[in-house]
Formats: sequence, C-alpha cells, structure tokens
Amino acid sequence: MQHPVSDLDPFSKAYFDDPYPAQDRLREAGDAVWLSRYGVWATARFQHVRAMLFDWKTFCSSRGVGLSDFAKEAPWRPRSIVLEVDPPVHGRARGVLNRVLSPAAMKRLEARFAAAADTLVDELLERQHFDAIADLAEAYPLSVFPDALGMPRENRDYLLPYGNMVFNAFGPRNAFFDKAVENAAPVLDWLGKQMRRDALAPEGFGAEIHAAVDTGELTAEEAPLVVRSLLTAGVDTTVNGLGAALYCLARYPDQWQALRADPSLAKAAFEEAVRFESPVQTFFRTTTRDARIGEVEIQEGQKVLMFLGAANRDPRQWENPEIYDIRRKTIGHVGFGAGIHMCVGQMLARLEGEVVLAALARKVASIDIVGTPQRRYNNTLRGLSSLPVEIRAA
Ligand code: OVM
Repeated sequence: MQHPVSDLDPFSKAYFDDPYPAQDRLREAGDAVWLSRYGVWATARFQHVRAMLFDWKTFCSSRGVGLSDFAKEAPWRPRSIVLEVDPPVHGRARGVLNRVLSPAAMKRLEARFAAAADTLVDELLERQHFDAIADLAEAYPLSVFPDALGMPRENRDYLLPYGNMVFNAFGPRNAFFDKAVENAAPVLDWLGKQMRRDALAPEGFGAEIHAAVDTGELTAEEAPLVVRSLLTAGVDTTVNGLGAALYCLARYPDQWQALRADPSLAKAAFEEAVRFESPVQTFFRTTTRDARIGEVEIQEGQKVLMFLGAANRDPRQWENPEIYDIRRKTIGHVGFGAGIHMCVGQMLARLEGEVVLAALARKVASIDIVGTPQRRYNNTLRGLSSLPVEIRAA
C-alpha cells in the first residue's frame, strides 16, 4: 500500500501548543494521510476538506463526527438529530433550526445584542485591566445567548463545562476528555432539565423549536434534542470565535488600527479570525463506500479526520495564510464547515462577533496584552483560557 502515514497525535498538548508545523507536514505528505496512532485517515488540504463536506453520501455523519464509530460503539450521549444524522432524517431538525436562526430572526435580536455589547465594553473600559476571555469572550455570549434561547436562570454557567465536555468527546478518550467529564453528573442532570418545553420561556429559540411539535415537524421526543443542539453548539463555539478575534486584534496592532479607522470592518475582522484560528479545528466523517481523496483510495467504513483549521491555512488556497488580514476575501473558508451541515448558527455567531468588535472599535483606543496568554486544551476547540489585557478609552 503506497500511502502517506503519520504518527502525529493531533489531540496532544504538544500539537495544540503549536499545530502549524504538523499541519504543514500533513498537507505536504499527500492528499490523505493514515494516522497510525488512531487508525484513521485524515486530510489537511482545503480542496479535499471542502469536497468531503459537500459529499455527505460518501462521507457520512450518521456514524458520528468524532473518533468513535457509532456502527461499532454506542454514542456516549443520545445522538444529535442534527449533527450526527444524514438526509433524509437530517432535513427535519435542520429545517426547524434554519427557521429559528434565520436572517429575519437575527434582525429582531440585533438592537438588543448591540446594546449589550456597548454596555459590556463600557464596563470594561472602567476597569481597564481584565481577562479578555473570561470577562469578554465568555461573558458576552453568556449575557445574550441564554436569554435569546429562553433558558431558566439557574446554573447558566454550566453551558461552558457542558460544551467543553461535548467538544472533547469528539476526540479520543484522553486526559483532556477525562478531565472534562470529571464532574459530568450534575451538569448532565441540569442539561436534561433545560431542554424541556416547560423549562423554557414562552418566547425564544427554545419555545420556537418546541412549537414545531404542534405543526408536526418534530415529535415531542425530538424537540428537546434539537434544543440540546443549541445548548451544546451555541456558546463554546462563539466564545472561542470571539476569543480568537480579540487575540488577533491584540497581537496585530496594524489590524486593530485598521478596524478603529473603519468600524464597519468589524464583521470582516471576526470572519478573518474564524479563518485564522478556526475555533472548531476538526471533525470526522465515516466512509459509506469505497472512496478516493485525490490519489488516495479509502475503503468503506473508515473514519476520516477533516482538518478545518489546516484547510483554512492551506497555501494552495490562501495567499499568506499565516497573516491575519481583516481586508482579506475570506469567502469559502471552512471554519463554519460547508454543505448540508454547515453551521446553522453562523449568523448568530457573526452578529455577536460584529457587535462586540464594533463596540470596541468605536470606544477603545488600544488593547495591550499584559500577561501570558493561557491556552485551553480541547480535542476539537482551539482557544485560550486566559488573555490578560489592558484597554484605554478612545
Ligand atoms: C449538536 C452539536 C454538538 C456540537 C457541535 C455541533 C458544531 C452540534 O449537539 O447538535 O455543531
């Protein structure tokens, strides 16, 4: 068998600390590479990641989008009926979420989300010194998303440990996973209660999902699971997207100045941060039949790891990919995926990113890193746990 092989562990601390040299090697090794440690295929090239995302008939999601193959192992939690299914099942829950998170729905949230961003940035300007992750990248989504969903108030901060658990669970059962599920019981117990129709406010994403039971789009058993998808995918992802943008703008002062000079670039600055850091780094697919990735032949029933982050830095696709450039044409990046499973919350994420960065651009003169950034280790998500900063008012 003539195919590239690598013993890289893409779920290790060493890799997370500096993934770029390993990503370069994977991309250069071939169209697809056998990862011998895990017995899975992988591709780090943009062209192939993109093609896989569109070819759901060959590269399915219904056997799980993590390392575990649902055809061989029971899922660790009841499977998501959006993420971990294929058409035609996928279309029903997805259709409901498309409507709940539609552009019209986003328009209705815009003023409230922008006001919350302004208020938070004003508070942070009073403090000057703060942690850009805890006090902004986490605090902002937690101040708007649970209300938009209509969640009960109690234990809303469980959203972060819960997300950390699920995104670690897409990888191997390593030390990062073990740590994330250490105190799972109370969080999972809480989660079960948040999904129910009677727990959710009469207005909000949650109520709108449950209303799809009345129209026959979802069954009463399915609706709580669709709410669970929002609880799972709605916070940690955005936290790391915002964290990525803040880390970029703090590191690259010329880009920060460009944003200040033209706050209408806020949306673009967020999008480029999603490309540049790729908060969701990887997902798997499973082959439903014999397949090809470029020149490499892959048999039916194989797990294939898509390196979204590496694809977003593939020099075959991007000019100077390692440069954060808010004027870049980011169209086509796979930070939100692509094809039928492409992030259903992307417009909500962009709204949050845009209003936070626009508020900063209008009100803040400088962002300085005043302590050592700390990385948060997660099998799927890339981001920091701490970014001490000092800001000055414009
Ligand atoms: C879900 C789900 C969970 C994690 C991520 C995600 C990025 C979806 O439960 O449906 O999308």
